[in-house]
Amino acid sequence: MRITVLAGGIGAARFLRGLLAHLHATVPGAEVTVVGNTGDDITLFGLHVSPDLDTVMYTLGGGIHPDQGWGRADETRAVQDELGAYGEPPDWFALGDKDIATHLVRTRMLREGATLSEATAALCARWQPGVTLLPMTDDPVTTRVDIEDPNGVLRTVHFQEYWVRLHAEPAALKIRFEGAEESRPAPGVLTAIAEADVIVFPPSNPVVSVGAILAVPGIRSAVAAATAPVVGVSPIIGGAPVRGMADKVLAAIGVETSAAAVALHYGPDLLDGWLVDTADAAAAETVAAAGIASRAVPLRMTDVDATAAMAAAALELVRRPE
Ligand code: GDP
Ligand code: FO1
Ligand code: CA
Repeated sequence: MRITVLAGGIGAARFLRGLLAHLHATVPGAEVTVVGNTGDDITLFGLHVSPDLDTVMYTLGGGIHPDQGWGRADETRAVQDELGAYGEPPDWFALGDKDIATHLVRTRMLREGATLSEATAALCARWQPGVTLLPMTDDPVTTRVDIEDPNGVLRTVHFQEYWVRLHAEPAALKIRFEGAEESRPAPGVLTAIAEADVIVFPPSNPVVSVGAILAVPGIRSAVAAATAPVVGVSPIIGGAPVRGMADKVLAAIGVETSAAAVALHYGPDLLDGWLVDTADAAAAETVAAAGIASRAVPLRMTDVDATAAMAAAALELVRRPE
């Protein structure tokens, strides 16, 4: 069985850990391809940082900081402290010493002419995440957010600045995927979608994670045209994101923060199935009425077993008779 997952960072990575546990226990030879969001990528101190790719790679490779959900476990901050002593900004985005080694390797390869796909494969050769991890594109795509600053002046900020420095406090007026229109899917992405047996939207941010991936020309139409069923897992439980500020970016695209509204935003053209939490059982009916199979099951990724059960329920929801 070939499974292709469109992934953001923390939510996706934790879901993938459960999916792999489920597959290892029940589906011998299953192959998972992860198409990762690169709209969050940012250049800091001249280094190319790919937070969502790294979050998936470290989580599945056993190197993630367990509580934080991003960055490395047992991390130190000597390099950034020294940079701060030279007055080098930013101080609002934490880059640990071990993590910097990852960005140094990636940046060195890109400078020498490698693609982001090639750099990602080289980094994964160490971490062995147990999936094929592909960036959505090798071309530069940057997610930016239009906000009004405290003086009422319109400003456009990098997504990381909006999320990490500003804690998504100012209203997001517009989300832009700069460069997306000129970007092409990375090698292997369209094939992984076309040849999948199941396509999964994990509990990722629908706007800035899955939305960024779908903004790469050719990816949305490939998902819509795929022979495989597409199943999503709601990142919204009881009308709120489980973690993070997805409500702020959903508002920017005029979508209510609810499990049903997110499913209807993707729509029956993309989705065949949508899992909601047991707290949102009524949403399952709304979603099913729109032609998307839906079921309410516990969707909190409290541990690997609970997450594996979620993944099993997602695959079961769209399983076709053999
Ligand atoms: P990011 O790039 O690190 O923001 O990660 P993603 O885009 O992959 O996922 C973020 C989304 O995961 C958020 O909108 C959360 O609401 C959702 N999320 C986090 N933990 C859980 C959980 O335990 N269950 C569900 N259903 N969603 C979760
Ligand atoms: N998230 C934070 O909230 N604060 C940080 O300082 C921070 C640093 C960071 C460094 C490397 C990395 O791969 C991820 C990092 N993140 C940090 C996570 C992150 O960028 C966001 O959670 C997501 O991109 C939001 O979708
Ligand atoms: Ca992200």
